[in-house]
Amino acid sequence: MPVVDPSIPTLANAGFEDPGLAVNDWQQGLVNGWSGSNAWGFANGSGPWGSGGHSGTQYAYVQASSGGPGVGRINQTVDGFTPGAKYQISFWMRHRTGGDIVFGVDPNVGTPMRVYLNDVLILGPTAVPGERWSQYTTRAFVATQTSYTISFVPDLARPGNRTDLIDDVTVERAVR
Ligand SMILES: [Ca+2]
Repeated sequence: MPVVDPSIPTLANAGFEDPGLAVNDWQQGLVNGWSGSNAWGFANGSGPWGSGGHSGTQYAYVQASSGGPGVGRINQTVDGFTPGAKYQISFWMRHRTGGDIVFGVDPNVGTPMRVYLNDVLILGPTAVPGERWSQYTTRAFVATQTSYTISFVPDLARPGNRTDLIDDVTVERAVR
């Protein structure tokens, strides 16, 4: 029987605007509300990583690298799910579009993305994201607990540094 009036969890810093960075700056990790591993972080504007946020000016980056740091990952543990209610996760994604003059490592390619809910795959691998922000939605799931960790893990299917950008992650009630 459907749950009447379930709560809709809100992610912390879902648009990656906090803390504010200088225009065209970027920072490994230290994004309020998020955790991660290897090459992940956030950026502002059209510097080395991309050409601006989907909302605001900032966005996350997460990289899969066949050398060096390996596969990045970005996570947030979200509270406030109503057990028995059906949800889905939506977010905006594009591939890296900024230049990397210093390192000159094929920066402008993306890679398929996987999204996990407590390490259960709920989306992907997606197609390689395009050059424009597009909205993605995971498959629906019925909550059985009040807290879940949502993780974004880029695919290491091909050699090189491949980076996807993420913005505006939301939890929605699934309509079917
Ligand atoms: Ca943003």
